[in-house]
Amino acid sequence: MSGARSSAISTADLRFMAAAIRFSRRHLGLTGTNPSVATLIVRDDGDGPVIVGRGVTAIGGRPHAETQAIAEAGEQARGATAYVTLEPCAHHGRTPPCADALVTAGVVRVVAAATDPDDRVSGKGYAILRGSSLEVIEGVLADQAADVMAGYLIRSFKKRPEVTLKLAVSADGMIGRKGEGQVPITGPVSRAQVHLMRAESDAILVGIGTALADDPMLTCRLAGLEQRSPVRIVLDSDLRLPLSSALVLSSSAVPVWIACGADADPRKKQAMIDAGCRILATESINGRIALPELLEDLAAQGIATIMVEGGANVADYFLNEGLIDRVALFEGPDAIGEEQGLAMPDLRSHIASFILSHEARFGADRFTEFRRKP
Ligand code: AOF
Ligand code: ZN
Repeated sequence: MSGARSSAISTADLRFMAAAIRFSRRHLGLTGTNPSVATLIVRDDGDGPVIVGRGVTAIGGRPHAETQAIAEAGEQARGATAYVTLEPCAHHGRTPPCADALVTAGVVRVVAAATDPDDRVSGKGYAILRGSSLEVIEGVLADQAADVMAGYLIRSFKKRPEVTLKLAVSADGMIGRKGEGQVPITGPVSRAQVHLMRAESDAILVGIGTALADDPMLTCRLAGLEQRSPVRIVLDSDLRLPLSSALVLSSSAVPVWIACGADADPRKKQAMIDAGCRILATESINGRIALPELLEDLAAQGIATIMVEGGANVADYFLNEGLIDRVALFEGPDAIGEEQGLAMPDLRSHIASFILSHEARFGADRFTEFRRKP
């Protein structure tokens, strides 16, 4: 803080970092290949710490968080502490290095959460700061920050997007009623939460079975966030999605990408393209899209987070391939009954690979989140 150079982590440090991590969620799904990260600039002139500058990675990925927080703080950055959820960048990209900007602004202490895996940055950002005698504390609430930017980190390390399986199940573990398509299973609070998850994702994915049975829109329909609907992807090896489906008809407003087999009918491919969809021709094995290839292709195109929304076959396929990183399970209060119900995917046989990471109540529904063990 102003003048003070304490090297210990204080409870105020934890509080401001937690606030920065919450703030970093703001532009999830909007920053392209850049992670959504946040910076808070805090100074203490004797009356307690005060936030004098805030920044979150801009929509599209630039300017970076630090630049904006420094601009807001102005002269007040001199002698202040910066809380950054990701190591400040060290490279001259389309913007100059944030580490240099922090030095020039007169920040004296940087508290950082996650280290940047980007080769142009990793460790070099901290080295610039230390080389200019700033005090640097690394790794503060690193797990929480990494959780928010898991898509960026998984895409960097595994060259595929982070995959979240979203499931809405009845009290007796059913995901729908036979032959009825979409039936309400969870309440309005859960549904709002799902739409927020859509807004924060880069893509939503369903199988052709779900697309045919439910004719879903898969958009974000939360008031004020309608513009944040992500790309909608359908696994459709043989191009069975009707041109009259809600997805295809809305493809000029929100992109629809169809993953089909490389040998799918060229006329059908062209019809989809003419209707405004994009075709992702992928190797298919026994009539099923090869998921690792598809995910690699999506990551190469900048998709860092995908939400898998159905159905049970697609969920089982991803689970069996070990490609689910996070499970978001919404359980409604009512039973559907075994005879009429469509059974949920077989989560039990995979549960040993996951740890419970979050529990909540959304109205009458129970929410449980699991994360893949490292
Ligand atoms: C920061 N602050 O807010 C973000 C950072 O293409 P560029 O030049 O914008 O650089 C992209 C890289 O910048 C990205 O891979 C990651 O290493 C870093 N992201 N860094 O200092 C930010 N979003
Ligand atoms: Zn930067």
